Amino acid sequence: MKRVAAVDLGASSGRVMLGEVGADVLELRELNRFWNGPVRVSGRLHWDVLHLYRSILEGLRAAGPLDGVGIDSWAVDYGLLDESGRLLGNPVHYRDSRTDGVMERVLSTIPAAELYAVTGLQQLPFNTIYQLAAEKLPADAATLLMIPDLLAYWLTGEIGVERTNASTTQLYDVVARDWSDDVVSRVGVPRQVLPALREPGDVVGTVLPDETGLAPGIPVIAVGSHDTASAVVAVPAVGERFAYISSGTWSLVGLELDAPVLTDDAREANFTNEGGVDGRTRFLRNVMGLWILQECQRVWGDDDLPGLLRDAAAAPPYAVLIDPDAPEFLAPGNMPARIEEHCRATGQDAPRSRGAVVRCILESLALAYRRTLRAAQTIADREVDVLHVIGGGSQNELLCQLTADACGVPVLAGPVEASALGNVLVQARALGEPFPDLSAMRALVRSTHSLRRYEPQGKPADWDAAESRVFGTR
Ligand code: ADP
Ligand code: LRH
Repeated sequence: MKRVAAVDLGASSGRVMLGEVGADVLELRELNRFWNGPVRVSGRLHWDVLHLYRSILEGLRAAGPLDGVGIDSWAVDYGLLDESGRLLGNPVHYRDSRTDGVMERVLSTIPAAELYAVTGLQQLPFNTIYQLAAEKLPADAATLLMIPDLLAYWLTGEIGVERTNASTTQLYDVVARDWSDDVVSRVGVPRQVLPALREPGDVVGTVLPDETGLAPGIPVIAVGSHDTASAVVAVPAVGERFAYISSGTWSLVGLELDAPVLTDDAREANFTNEGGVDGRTRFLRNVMGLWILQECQRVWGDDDLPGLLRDAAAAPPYAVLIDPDAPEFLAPGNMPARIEEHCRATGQDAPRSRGAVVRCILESLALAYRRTLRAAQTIADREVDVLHVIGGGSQNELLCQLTADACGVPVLAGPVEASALGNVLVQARALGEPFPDLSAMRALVRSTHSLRRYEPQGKPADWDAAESRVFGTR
């Protein structure tokens, strides 16, 4: 049995979880949970990375003896170190407006089809490549580290970038499985700032006791350091005929495949081929997710989510529908007003109550899931029998039911802390627990966690009509 700590940083909260993992044991206990989100300073959105680091250390100090520590976080963002290893500036949040218009500029020099053939990545305006193209790197930038790699560097003094997160940068060659020297040079990034890659399961180093106040000798282990990669490890699926939605700030909707799909259809439907643990491909799309609801709650000053969901359940169905992936919902701001504006622009009456706004968001997400799931199955030529919903959003009963109804497949909801589970499982295996493959890990998640099942209900024709209302015949 291994006793390991998972540091799991989502865009809306971070947590340090203690994991006890053995042949038939998989238990998590929360050691620390802390706020995470954008902080605006001098007109720019940042992450508060030192607050995150301090909160991580607090959690780790409360853990007692540990066999290992693993770190996963949201993707695409990075810190820059100078020659002496000092952080240059505070990492910028991917929702910052510095990337406005940059994607279009880069794509005028590297055609989208060429970029997709190499990187297999969904075009999102905040991909690392566009963040790097937005501004010249500081002259003294010596090393780029993704967020989990930066935190692991502070804990251990060791430099490297873990592969699943590297695969989200759009600087990574998904076939050669290494940085793409060609893309890197065409976008003007000095190749030497990109460190060697690590695999999930590699030992990064041991914690620096003097710097961290932690007991000496604890290994830090690279996990699927992209939170979605860790979450997909813990999808409690049997076999391969499953889809998943990793549901939190974002909804990551897709399939697990053995190899990337780099066809024109995949590119035109804007699917991503991110790297998974054990060389799998996460073939998925980012759907805007519960972010829109989080921002409504912030603007309303209303943290009674159960109350809002009750009101949403009682609100009339299909009254107002939006395209949640519309660009105006990406940046932080007055989301209720943006929804109203979106309704005006699409000839709909704006929702009249908070419950109606929440219903609109959840139904619109379910509709986006339906389109994405159907496209994924067609493009990857893979049928699915079940849709696993994991992450914080798996607790949202109304959304799970709407998802089952819209997608026309049963939804299995849970576990909530999928990223932390995937994190501790990969660590335990690296430390010698006998999990021969992902199916063995998933079997352990199934036998130790109860899932909730939602059968599709209602009339499929209602969803067909809703889809053509929002998307026409597209
Ligand atoms: P992230 O990792 O992106 O920060 P999480 O996986 O922690 O996100 O999920 C956060 C979301 O989960 C919240 O925005 C909220 O909508 C949803 N959520 C959290 N708790 C509950 C709950 N008790 N019932 C319904 N939804 C919940
Ligand atoms: C989810 C996530 C997602 C990325 C986004 C930046 O937390 O890692 O997979 O696309 O954040």
